[in-house]
Amino acid sequence: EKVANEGSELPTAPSMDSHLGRSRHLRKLEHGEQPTPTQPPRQSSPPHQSSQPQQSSPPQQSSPPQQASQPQQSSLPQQSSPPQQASPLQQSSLPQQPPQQQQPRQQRRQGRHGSHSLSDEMAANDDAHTNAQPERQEAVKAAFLHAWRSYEEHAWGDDEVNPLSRTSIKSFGMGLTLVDSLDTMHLMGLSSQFAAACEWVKEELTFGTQEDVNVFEVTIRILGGLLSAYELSSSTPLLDAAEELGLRMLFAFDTPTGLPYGTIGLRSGRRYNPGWAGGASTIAEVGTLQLEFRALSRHTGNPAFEAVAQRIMAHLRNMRRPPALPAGLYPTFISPTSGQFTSQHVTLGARADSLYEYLLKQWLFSSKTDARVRSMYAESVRSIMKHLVKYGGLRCNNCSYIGSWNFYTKAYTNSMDHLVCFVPGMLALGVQQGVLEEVEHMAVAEHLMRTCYKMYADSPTGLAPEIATFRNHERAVAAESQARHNLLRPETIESLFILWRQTANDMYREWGWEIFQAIERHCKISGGGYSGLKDVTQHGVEHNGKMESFFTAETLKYLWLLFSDGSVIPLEQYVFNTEAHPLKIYPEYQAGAEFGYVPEPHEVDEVYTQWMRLPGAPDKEDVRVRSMARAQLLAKTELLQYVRTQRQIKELRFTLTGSAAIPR
Ligand code: DMJ
Repeated sequence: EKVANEGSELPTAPSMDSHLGRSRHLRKLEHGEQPTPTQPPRQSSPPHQSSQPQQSSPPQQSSPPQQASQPQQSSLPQQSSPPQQASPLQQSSLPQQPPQQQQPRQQRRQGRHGSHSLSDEMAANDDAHTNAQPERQEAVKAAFLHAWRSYEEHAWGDDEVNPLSRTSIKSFGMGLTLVDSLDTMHLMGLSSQFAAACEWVKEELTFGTQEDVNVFEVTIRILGGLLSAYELSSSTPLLDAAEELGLRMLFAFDTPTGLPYGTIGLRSGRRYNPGWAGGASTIAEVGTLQLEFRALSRHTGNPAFEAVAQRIMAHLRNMRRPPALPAGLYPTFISPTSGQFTSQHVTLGARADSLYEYLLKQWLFSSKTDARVRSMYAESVRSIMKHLVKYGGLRCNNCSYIGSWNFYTKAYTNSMDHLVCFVPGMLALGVQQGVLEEVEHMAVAEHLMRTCYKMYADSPTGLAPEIATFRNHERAVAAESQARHNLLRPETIESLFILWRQTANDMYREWGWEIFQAIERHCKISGGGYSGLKDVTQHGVEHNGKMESFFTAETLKYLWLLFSDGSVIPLEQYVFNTEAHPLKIYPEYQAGAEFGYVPEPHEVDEVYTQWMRLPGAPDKEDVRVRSMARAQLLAKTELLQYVRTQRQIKELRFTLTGSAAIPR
């Protein structure tokens, strides 16, 4: 059941349809563009990236796992201690003893523990971070090629592959696996595969016919994939495609609140949320677009994308919240029409997860200038620690986990999605980048990391279930029968990578290697491809017949990075979007007082004028459509206190299009 499309001032997909796709193709023909990934970007300030794939450092002997160093100050329990009877108080609050793990890098730099000098510690840390494990990297790269072979042979240009039936799966209609994997190929130095995929994007990828696509998924996977690969390679067709897609998605945001609908039809122009969601969007869907839309504004010079993303943040900051809802927690559903939360369910798992991740990452992306998102993140983590993090005691051999919670009834559920395993990485990244209470955050990060690892290690196949259940008096992490599947998800590997970068503790690499070997044992399909599993507790595994695009976009990329040295994608210079697409932090691109950096109209006009003069610029029709979308967005920004009179807007439209005859 679908909510009917509401009247929109923005161009609907059909009206854009006739211009955008056609003009991009015409442009390709008229200007005879070559399929080269090294084409300079059309921005006046191009991304500061080499056009060459990064090489891994020369082979070195991989080091044995490091021994855990002395315990740090922490309020968490030792993992190795025997199970103890946990008191009800212990079960609902943070435990008291530290895990036996290394101190966070920052603490060691500050010389808080131990007798080494600061310079000794930094040198040791730097050594650890230049210590790549090339043999393991090669094994991961071989796995990528094995996966890619199946996609290339059986699903090229389609969305995903079923490696069992050797058939393609159509879902987004956007070459999902291909686009999602671009930057992984670039990082791994797979230049011929990367070039072939870029060529497909340039020649074959068109937007405008796809129906019922999810705004969030398309943003994180397709837009994020295109933008990241563009930044790494400077291949302009990737940015062209990203811009076209971004423009076509803008109408999803044309709601009374600025919160987007979750689903759109690029042909029909319909935007809606499913009936089962009561017409609401999920909180993850509205809060996980900001990095990609900001990057798109930066690279195109069009402020519209950033404006719609910032408008969501303004809404989340200023909205009326239920009195019983602790500050910093966001229930799973929110209505794009009323702007109010429509559920009482709070989780760090499905439907909410990446909202929290993006609070931290928006701050990093603003070069740590956007204090508003930083304080939202701080508030969130405080409430997560207080209401959601639990110590399992006997439930899981002294592990800690994050269940879900009804903020109204206070009912707590002792289960955790694998999706939640991004949290250790998020907390560690925050600590590494200088967020607040670092001892407590890092201790919780390390403790949750161990639980996520245990989800794998406690399973007979060595692979984690989709949802773990923490049962009374059961030491191993278990799963209910309907939640024992494994989709080759990345979150645990992602967190291992960040914790390894943060602590230089090779234990995290060992855990990652164990997980990789379990994937090789159970998920690898002879002849090409990898498949998810139906039940990780069964020794005779049954495959589910799908290689998700995030396996090559995220899981294999994070594994490869886990075994690379710290100079590859430094976390001080890049932010990974939630689909593992690294986006460059531009220090000069900072937050303004209210809505981030939204250029003044005259600045936009200047950029636009320069852009139109460049060879290979879009044809006039293309510009007309784009300008119309932008002018309408500028009108929208009145709601963002970006005040312009109607008269000024009309003039602006005229200036931008050279014609007053703009379809309404
Ligand atoms: C990915 O699409 C992203 O990581 C997202 O944030 C969560 N779900 C999948 C992977 O599990």
